Amino acid sequence: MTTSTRTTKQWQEADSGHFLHPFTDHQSLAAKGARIVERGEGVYIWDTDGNKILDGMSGLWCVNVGYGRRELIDAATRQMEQLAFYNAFFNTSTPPAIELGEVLSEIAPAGFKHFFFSSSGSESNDTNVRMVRRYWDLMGQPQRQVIIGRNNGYHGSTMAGASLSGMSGMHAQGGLPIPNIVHVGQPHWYELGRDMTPEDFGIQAARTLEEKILAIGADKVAAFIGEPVQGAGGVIVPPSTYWPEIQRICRKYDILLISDEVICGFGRTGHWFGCQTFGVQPDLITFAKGVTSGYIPLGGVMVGERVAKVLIEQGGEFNHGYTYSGHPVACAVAVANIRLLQKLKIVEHVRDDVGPYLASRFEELRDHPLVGHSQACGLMGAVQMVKDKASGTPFDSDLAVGMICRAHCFANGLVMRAVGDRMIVAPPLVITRAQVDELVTKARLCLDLTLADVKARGWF
Ligand code: PXG
Repeated sequence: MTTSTRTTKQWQEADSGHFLHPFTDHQSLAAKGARIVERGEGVYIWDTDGNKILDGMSGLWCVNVGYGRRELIDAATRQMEQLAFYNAFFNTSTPPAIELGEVLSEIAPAGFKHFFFSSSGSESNDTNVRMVRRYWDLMGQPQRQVIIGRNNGYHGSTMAGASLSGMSGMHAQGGLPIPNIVHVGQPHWYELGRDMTPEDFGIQAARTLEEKILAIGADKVAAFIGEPVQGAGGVIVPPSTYWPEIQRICRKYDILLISDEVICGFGRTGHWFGCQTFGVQPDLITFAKGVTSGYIPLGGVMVGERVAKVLIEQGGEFNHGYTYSGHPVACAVAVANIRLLQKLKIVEHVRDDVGPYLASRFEELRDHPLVGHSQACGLMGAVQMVKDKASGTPFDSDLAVGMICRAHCFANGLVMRAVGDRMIVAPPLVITRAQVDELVTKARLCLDLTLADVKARGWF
């Protein structure tokens, strides 16, 4: 069923005429025309040509309860009717923002009772940069300015978010990173550590943090930030030894640990938060996306007691905040979303049922001639396509084999994202086993089609 009032071509012309998309080469988009997505239900979306597509990426790692949930729609409608907006600046507050704080304190890891709200992951990480520096000021150590991120980490696209991210393509545009943000190695065993056991490599990757701290001087380092599982970097699941070693290092040098859970939060890894899956106790947690299942923009920072106590008891006014910090409609949707996740027992569904099932089905894909490796954690999965399976030799990146596979996926009713030649999925958390089967069957078909293409071109 199409509800469109225009043809696809008309939408595409208007799109390229006016809409500057994020992370997009506009000339090439205008030549091809965007796929116009107009409807969603459950784990499926429909485009204006009437194609039904299994959304293996939950929109963009966010539509965790799936599309079309009445509970969230009603919560937004009710709140808009009652009070569409009020701010939280001048000694005012609103019931939904207050309630969301209470609800988050129920589900957050122990020791997290205070929450700062924003409208996105990027803004939340900007808040983190300002908050950790403010904390060290108040602690009488203003020289602790440096924040350490990781190569191939992703923390957003604002000046601070892009600086914390370890993506060279982003840093090359606009003179980034901003001062006092540096990067260390990533725990990407398949790419960087195959000559070692994953466990040994996990320790080695974590030790790049210790080396950096010692090189800078521990008394100058404010915080370390990392995603429990790197998402945009390609679903890089760290070896089991990695996070405990990071925790040890941060404690040893008294450095704040920020867990960026914009993707991993709210059930994605099979626990409420990714840090729980990996047994880490951070000081700050970044969240966004899944807090509202993407139905409306909301993000924030969960502030652990170590930082909250200092800010509240000694801080006076923290000169930071956004118009939409605690937006009542967004907060009302978040409360409804978390209640729905609880009612549907989604965290258990991911941890005990569909998560392990996706992992086993992704492991089967390792027998495919194109697949060098596969990984999954909760409902995040990756298959690495390589030119030579035995040695793990990659394709030349100019060949853009990942993009070939991604195009086959779209054409065959599946959204998979390509990060280089790594094909990744993060489907809605409500996905069933039968739908995981559909996803994996389509993924295998698209790997076959890609294999035929690379053979025909003499690349394999
Ligand atoms: N931190 C993490 C871990 C993220 O994944 C952000 C911060 C920034 O959030 P906002 O809401 O400001 O976008 C993100 C966002 C991709 C992709 O291609 C991933 C994200 C955003 C856009 C694209 O996988 N993650």
